[in-house]
Amino acid sequence: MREVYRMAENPRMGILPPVMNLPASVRLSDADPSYPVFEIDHPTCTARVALHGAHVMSWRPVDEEEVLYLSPDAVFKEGKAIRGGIPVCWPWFNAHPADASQPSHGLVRGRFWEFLGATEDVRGVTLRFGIRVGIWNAELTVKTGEELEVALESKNVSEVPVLVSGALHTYLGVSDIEQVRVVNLDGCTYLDTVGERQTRIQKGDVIFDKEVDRIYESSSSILLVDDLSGRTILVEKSGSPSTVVWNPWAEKAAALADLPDEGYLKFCCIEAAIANDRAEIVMPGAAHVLMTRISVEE
Ligand code: TA6
Repeated sequence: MREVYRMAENPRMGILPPVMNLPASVRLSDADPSYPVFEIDHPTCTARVALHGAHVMSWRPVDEEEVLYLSPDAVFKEGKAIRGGIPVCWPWFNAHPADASQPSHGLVRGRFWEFLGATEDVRGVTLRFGIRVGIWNAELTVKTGEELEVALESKNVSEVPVLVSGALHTYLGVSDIEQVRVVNLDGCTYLDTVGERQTRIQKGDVIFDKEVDRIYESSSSILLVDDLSGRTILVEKSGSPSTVVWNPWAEKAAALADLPDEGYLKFCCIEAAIANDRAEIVMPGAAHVLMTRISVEE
């Protein structure tokens, strides 16, 4: 059964079509029409995706606990990135490579995207969003089911080659950050950005007993092992030469108004990224795809 949403007073005309044919497992939250959130309730999973930032806020496979961390102090208003879930940091990562006046982590996590459509089948629900930024057309495809796959396609619609960087900045929920390990980065070179920036080599698993903010040179899949809960999360990716691992720890967490002081204990960011110094060249008319796929290991 396909539902039809006719938003009479559509406060987001232009980014939400006036009539939306949503599949049976998808509904538009009626909490705040000015801040549309798609709610998915499918036999394989539940999930929530905000139109603002095309931001996956929640994903819970059937028979599992919530996989993503969403700050209870997150702010839901235009221009402010949601703290948690999967912020889309694009078309650059962290500070703009050439213009310090630009916002950190790009332009689009603080904007409403255009809703392009939703489909479903027995495996799950797919949502698509789009946004135009200068010479870029971006499309984000969110595939929810027993796995969560988010793919960001950056298409260069100009006549000249351009560079793209960015990240799918995933906040994974953990029981206690001091009892988790990130596995499969052993031996990788990384830039440690805490304090004086240093290049180092990872020795063994990544553990957390202080602030961690590292850009690893790795294209591999990695595992987040939560020894306390017994849950292991697999993070696969493509189109991403950099893996960012981040936890702000206590001092930085206390300085973030949209994160509880103890919030840092409950998440680990594992980001499929293209760090600015590893930016990808996209030829005129071509596109680059950055993808992350998350699954819970049995
Ligand atoms: O991905 C790690 C990082 O770049 C950290 O340096 C920290 O700034 C984090 O992203 C969160 O950034 P935000 O702008 O969302 O507070």
